[in-house]
Order: sequence, then structure tokens, then C-alpha cells
Amino acid sequence: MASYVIGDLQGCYTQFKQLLEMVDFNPSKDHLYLVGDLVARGPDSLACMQYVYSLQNSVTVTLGNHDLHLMSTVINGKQANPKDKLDALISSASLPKYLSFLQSQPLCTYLPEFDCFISHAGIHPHWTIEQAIELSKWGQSCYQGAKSAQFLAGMYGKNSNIDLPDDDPQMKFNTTVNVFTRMRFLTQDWLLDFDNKGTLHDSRQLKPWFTHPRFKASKTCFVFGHWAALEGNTHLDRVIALDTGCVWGGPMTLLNLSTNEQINSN
Ligand SMILES: [Mn+2]
Repeated sequence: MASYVIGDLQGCYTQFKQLLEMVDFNPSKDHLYLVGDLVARGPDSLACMQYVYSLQNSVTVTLGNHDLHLMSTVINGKQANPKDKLDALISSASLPKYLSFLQSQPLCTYLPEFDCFISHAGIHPHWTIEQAIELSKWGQSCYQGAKSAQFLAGMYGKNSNIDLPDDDPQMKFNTTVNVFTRMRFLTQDWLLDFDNKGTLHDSRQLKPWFTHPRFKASKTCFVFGHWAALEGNTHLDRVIALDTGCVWGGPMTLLNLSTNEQINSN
């Protein structure tokens, strides 16, 4: 049995299948973790969803911003942005089952056997693993529950705070979603910034979330996607960036959790 993590698919079905073939992925024995953003922008989001759905219990997805946006678009009956290239997926007769599948997936996961935490964008430096898992469960109850349309419609915007007020579920949901699926740079006070998606040296005022001292000597491994401009470089042993920008012409990257080996698609 092997466990693999693959970075952002974003509809790049060819490279996704190529990586699985390169490691001889066997869904009856192996487990696949996907860091999220299965869909949007790339050529074949429908094929990606079809294939991931077919893997069922052999796959775990930590949802990304594009996955949640797809959910929100469909559940709230909005038009998809043409640049997301989601028409074939949204007009598929199987869309309801794909949506239910996505709604059954978490925002983060922790694998004790590898001491490894996985989420789409990362973890806020002030959050413990336990707290992150609790927030993921709570957040999932929002996008899977009876008020999912409302929570998802209200998740947009650029609120930099990291408050988690129990008496304001929408704000708590937004903070949870923003950290797990949208975070890149943080301010000097470790608040969220939404305007920068460049590289490590773009800003003096802002710093990547993983530059907090907590991650420097971390035993726990943190795996994330979402930030193609990093080109897979965090300069930290235990913080692994897997979005290598396949949808922008780069490779797609797979991590073997048992060996720590990384493989790129062509
Ligand atoms: Mn993303």
C-alpha cells in the first residue's frame, strides 16, 4: 500500500493520469490525496471530476478555492465565468453526484502515520493541528448542511482578520475557508493578505504563511498547493509546495508520502 499526494489538477487530466501511471497507482491498495482545485481554468475539468469520483474511497480531497467556488456557483444557480472552462462539467448529467462528492470532502486532513498535514493553501501559524481539524469538520458541516447556499454565497470578499467568532457563523466560516483555501501572504501581524500571489521576495511588508518560526524546526510535514508562483520552493524541509503550475504550462507534481520522493509530469 502506498500513499500519494498530487498538487492542483485544475482540469489538467492528461498530466494527472500520466502521474498515476508513472507510479502504477492501484486504487484497490493505494490511497491518493489531492490538495484541491481539481477544476477550473484547465482543459478538462469534467474528465478530472469523473476520474476522481470513480476512485471513491481511495481518494481524499482537501478542497481548494476553485472547488468551493464551483459548489457555490451551482448551488446558488450562478453563471460560471467562461475563463474557468467549466461548461462541460456544469452541463454534465452527473454534476449532482460530483457536487455531493465534493461536499463530502474536508478542508484539511492529518495523517498520523506520516505526521503529515495536508490542505489546499496551508495552516495559519497560530492554529494547532487539532484546532485545524475541528475547524475543517465545522466548515464542512456548513458547506454540506441545509444552509450551504447561504454560507457559500457569503464566503467572498477580502476580510483580512482571522477571527473565529462562535456568535457569527458566517465570519467564522469565511476565516476558515480563507485560511485553508486562499491564504498566501500574511501581514507583520499574521493577518491575511489577498492582493499578492507572487514569489517570496515580492514584498517587504508581507511574508508567506510558512515563514513563521513554528515551521522552521517542525517535525510535522505540511503539504499544500494553491501557490504556483513558488514553483515548488519553500526553502523548508517540512513544508512542501505541490502546485507547480500545471495549468500555466508547468509540470504537475506527485509526492510519495512513504519515500518523500517527488515526481513531475512532463
Ligand atoms: Mn487555489
